[in-house]
Amino acid sequence: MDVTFFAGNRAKLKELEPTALIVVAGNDEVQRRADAAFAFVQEANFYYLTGVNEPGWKLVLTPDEEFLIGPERSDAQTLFDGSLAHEEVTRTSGVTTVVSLKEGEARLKELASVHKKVLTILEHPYQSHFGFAPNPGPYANIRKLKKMFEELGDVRTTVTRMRAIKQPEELAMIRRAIHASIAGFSRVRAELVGYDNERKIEATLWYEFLQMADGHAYDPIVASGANACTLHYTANAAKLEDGSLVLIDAGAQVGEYAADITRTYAYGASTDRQKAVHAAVETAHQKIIALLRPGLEIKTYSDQVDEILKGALKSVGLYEKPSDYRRYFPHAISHGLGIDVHDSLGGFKEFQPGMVLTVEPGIYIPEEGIGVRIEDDILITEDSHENLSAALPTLL
Ligand SMILES: [Mn+2]
Repeated sequence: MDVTFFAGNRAKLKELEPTALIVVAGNDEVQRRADAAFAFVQEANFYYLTGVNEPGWKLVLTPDEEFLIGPERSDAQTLFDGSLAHEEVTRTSGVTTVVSLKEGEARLKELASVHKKVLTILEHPYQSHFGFAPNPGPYANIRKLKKMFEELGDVRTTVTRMRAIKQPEELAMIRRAIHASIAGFSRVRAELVGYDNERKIEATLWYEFLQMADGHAYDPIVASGANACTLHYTANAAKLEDGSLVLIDAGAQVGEYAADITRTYAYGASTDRQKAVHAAVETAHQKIIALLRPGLEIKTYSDQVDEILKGALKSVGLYEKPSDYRRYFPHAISHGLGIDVHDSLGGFKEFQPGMVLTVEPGIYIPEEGIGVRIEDDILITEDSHENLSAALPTLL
């Protein structure tokens, strides 16, 4: 991504918050075990505003200046991990002032004597539902700002609203991620009969996604038989049983941007029942995609989706009472797609040109060992939509 992209995002944010002091922290490294850290992943909003893909950095925007605060690194850390030279950070981000942690703290203290209020990315609205600890970078930043400033405000809504409308260079990344994903899925489908375990599918996807992209954007789901009814199944280690369906939900990542695709394939001969359930999902999928256009209210879309999916369940004898709907289709139909694989749609009431979202209907019948989902990535265009992953057949 070019430096003008990140500089442009900061300029836009300043335009939307012209009088604010804004401090946004990137992620820190997190311990994996003993002296090993998990692979580093940058906080999405911080990446969007800076392009800096290293742990421990902070961005400060004031009405008349901007600067980046670097992390404290020992000589040993620099030797083992490599460390970003300040000039390199400037080249990536376009932020010309890059200061040490010590100088940054002093500057923030000065700013606290002028500004009562500071804006930052506050805790994720669903943090308490996640069941895992927040990343220590933004978390420590919030605590520190709380002590320094009288008032803390959230800039998350403003930034996610910007992020919801994709710019041409972001769409280019997403298209590349989808292209690589399609290559991975196509190879899996062509070779599937020769595989004996879910692991082989994951391994092929890894191979293709590393050849053509930067690896997986998220932990892939390779779920055969009844495993497909466990929505977040990521063990991907079961033996493939002849006559079962295999649900594969995976997406490559390119330049921090994700693809998110699901296909359900038959392993060996499929039964009439499996074919009927797959066809019901496929038909619903096409009908739902056809709804998408700019200006459509998201609430209206959601109501129309409910009707289409209830019809799909009825067609395979699975809908008798209202509670059957959530029983056999227990997840959301769509989410935004971008730097985060579950990107925000920015709080817009209606679909907007430039949004990218998934469409992912499914039917899950644990008692029959059948789980089918089909997921494509859709761009809302000026007057309609484009299915960015349409080149990958939805065949069983
Ligand atoms: Mn998805």
